Amino acid sequence: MSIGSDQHARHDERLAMLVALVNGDVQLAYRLALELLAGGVPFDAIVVDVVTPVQEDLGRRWAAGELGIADEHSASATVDDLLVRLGATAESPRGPAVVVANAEHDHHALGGRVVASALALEGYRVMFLGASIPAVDLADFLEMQQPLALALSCSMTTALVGAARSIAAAHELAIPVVGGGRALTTHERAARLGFDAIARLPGDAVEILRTWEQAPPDQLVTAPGPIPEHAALIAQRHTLVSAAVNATMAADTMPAVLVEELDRVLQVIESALLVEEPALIADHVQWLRETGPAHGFARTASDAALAGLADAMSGELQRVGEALHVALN
Ligand code: B12
Repeated sequence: MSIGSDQHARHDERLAMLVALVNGDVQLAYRLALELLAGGVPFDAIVVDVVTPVQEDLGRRWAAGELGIADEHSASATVDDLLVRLGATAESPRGPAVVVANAEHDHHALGGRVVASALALEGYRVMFLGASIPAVDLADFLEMQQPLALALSCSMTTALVGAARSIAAAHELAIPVVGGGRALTTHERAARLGFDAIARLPGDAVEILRTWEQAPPDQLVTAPGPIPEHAALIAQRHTLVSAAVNATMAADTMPAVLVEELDRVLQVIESALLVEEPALIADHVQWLRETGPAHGFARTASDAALAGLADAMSGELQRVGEALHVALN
């Protein structure tokens, strides 16, 4: 998306905004954003051209070990602050309610925050629930609010199972769900999870919601139930992760972060089996191999742990273990 007719002036303002965000000068970033909006630049363009590059650069530098968690938290908080301020410039809502939330186990709340502010600027009464909402709690909230729709953000493949549960909770109440976020890359995946629509940008979601205001979807997509191994995975989680850590050469010095990562690997495997995309496991393994060394565990350690994890899966978890073995080879 381009940023408007007056490319050069826009480019300067955009650059100034990027610098302001990087410097934590949210006041300046806010003033510049208001000028862009007043000049006719769409909210989505500001997000795509300014907010997303700042955050993506942050992600690259975190993955390479150049920035720490505190740097990320500080930068994300500045962006969050900016988005809240922009959303608060909206008139009082005249439109219907929309609940915006992240799937369970997904802590990337900024994507949903962008959507919340964009919808507020379009007149919707937005209820933003933020990161990782358990489906049972979401269900209670939706039942009380009876919104036009649920807008569900999903950034991590770890959270696809949580997304399916959230969608099932909304559908129980006949509430349609529009999804978005970097983990929803294809319509096929979204449909398997039960999303009624997916949108790339908040503006696309607005169009979908406008249609649903006129006429809700005739039939809601069916959200899948849990995979057959779900209960065993929950019950055996600790045993499996312990076996994986013991399989590494340096179990006694293994950073706690590897334990967290192994938990996430289990979530990715379950998600991959749920949406029938085994390649998601190999993608995640690859990501772990690339980023692990900058975060305290070498590739040899993560490979040994993952092989140990796969070996520990037998009996009713045989299929899960085989899927992980395939991804490791
Ligand atoms: C900030 C950040 C965090 C913060 C989030 C803080 C917050 N308040 O949101 C915190 C610290 C929580 C975090 C944690 C982790 N993160 Co992180 N994180 C990021 C980072 C740097 C930026 C994300 C962001 O804010 N983007 C800006 C927003 C605006 O963009 P967006 O979310 O994509 O949303 C846009 C669209 O997708 C869309 N959209 C989003 N949602 C929706 C919903 C609807 C309905 C619609 C219509 C549209 C829509 O609209 C938005 C505007 O265009 C990314 C890097 C990256 N490249 O994205 C990594 C990244 C996503 N994180 C990553 C990882 C691995 C993690 C951790 C596992 C790290 C760890 N070891 O602890 C944990 C996992 C936590 C969890 N369980 O979720 C990886 C994911 C890799 C992978 N394999 O998928 C990334 C890519 C970093 C990297 N390069 O490795 N992270």
